Amino acid sequence: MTDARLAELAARLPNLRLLTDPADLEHYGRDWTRRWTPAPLAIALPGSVEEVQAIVRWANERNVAVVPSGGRTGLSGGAVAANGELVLSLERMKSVLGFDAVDRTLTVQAGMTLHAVHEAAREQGLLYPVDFAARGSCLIGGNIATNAGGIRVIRYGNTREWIAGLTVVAGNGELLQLNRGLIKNSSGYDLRQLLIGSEGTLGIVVEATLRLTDPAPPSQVMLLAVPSMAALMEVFALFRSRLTLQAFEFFTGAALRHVLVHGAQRAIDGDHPYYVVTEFDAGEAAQDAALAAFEYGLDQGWISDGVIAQSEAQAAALWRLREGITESLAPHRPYKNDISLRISALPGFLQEIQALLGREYPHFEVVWFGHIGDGNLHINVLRPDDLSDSDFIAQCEHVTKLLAETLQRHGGSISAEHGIGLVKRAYLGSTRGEAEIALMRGVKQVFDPKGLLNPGKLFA
Ligand code: 2HG
Ligand code: ZN
Repeated sequence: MTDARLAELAARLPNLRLLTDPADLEHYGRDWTRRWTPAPLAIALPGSVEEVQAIVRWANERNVAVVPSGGRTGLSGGAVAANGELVLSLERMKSVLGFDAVDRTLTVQAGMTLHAVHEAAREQGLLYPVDFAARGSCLIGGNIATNAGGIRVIRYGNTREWIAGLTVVAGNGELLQLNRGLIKNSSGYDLRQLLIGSEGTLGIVVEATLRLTDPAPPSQVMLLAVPSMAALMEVFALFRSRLTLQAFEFFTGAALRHVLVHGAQRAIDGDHPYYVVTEFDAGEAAQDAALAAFEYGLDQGWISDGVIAQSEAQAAALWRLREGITESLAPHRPYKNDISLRISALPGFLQEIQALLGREYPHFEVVWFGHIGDGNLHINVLRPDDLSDSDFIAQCEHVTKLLAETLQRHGGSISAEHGIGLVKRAYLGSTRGEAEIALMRGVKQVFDPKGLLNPGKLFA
């Protein structure tokens, strides 16, 4: 322990796990963006709320920046430590603290994986409904810090809807108990909601009380091939009016080609421009309604082909076509965008932006997929072999600028569910007004007067 500040921290907290091995610094200093060179001062793995508070107090005394760290599956650089920060990993704090059957709440430490939260809810015969592909690696504290969305938002909403209470260590080390599990609480500003989605810039979530709900009813999964974006909108309206949707996701034929190369099984013959994976509440009436909607969509020319899963294994295989996309694109080290629009604004936006990108960047393979039923599209630009890393990033930043300008005109947001982090901070102004950003900075100043919590994330 060569750094005097670290030696002091270690002396103050003799049970604190502190890592300084180069391999650990690299592992904990980066997230899934893989764009910045990790260079943290050290990694602290506290085992208690008191230790988290003591670390934050020490950081204030010694002016050390702190990067709160969950599963680091983020795609916006929100958990990157590239400037000598102390990474504060919550991963050792992963216990269930309590379950209340009357309140239907589960209280957990922030370091539980989303998958472990699902399991803990299931053991009580209930459901924590937020879900997405990174469930096995991401931590619930990070889900809260980013207001994570995922594949069930159309049915259950974002993480925000499921947080009944938060315990947070603020930037000055103060412990905050926010909302304490209440359903109704009309006593002033809802700081809990302010913390949710604040990307570790206002406080460190150490514990959370999560609302649980009834297990999802049995469901059916269908894959549809769709000829155009306009048709896709019609299919969405049709299915939503006739079925109780649990998910409505889309991907392009280009995305499908990548998952197939990655080992997934083709479920519909031929090449189609767009595909939908939808899941809806099952039952005989639903089965009939789904087939009737499907037939109607075929007659109208909105659907070209489709298949309905006949078993859980088939349902999983259809879902793999959608959930496997990110992994299948990873070897191409893509540049990611994650945008949000009103659903009705999607076709106009897509037409405009696809034409623009086709004109300006014909050499880029751009893969579109996402949560179309929530107006959330993921846009992955694949790295061409013949472009240097710096040229690729520079061109992609220009792509993001074009996206941001187009989104601004269509009333959208530059981040739907991945956050702003380092990657999108230059474009925050396309989604938020100047006065709004000034207020956000003011809030940051109040919670974290010395600006030590996740500095540089969200704004410079
Ligand atoms: C998803 O919806 C994730 O699969 C990842 O949000 C999106 O890889 C991406 O761009
Ligand atoms: Zn997503």
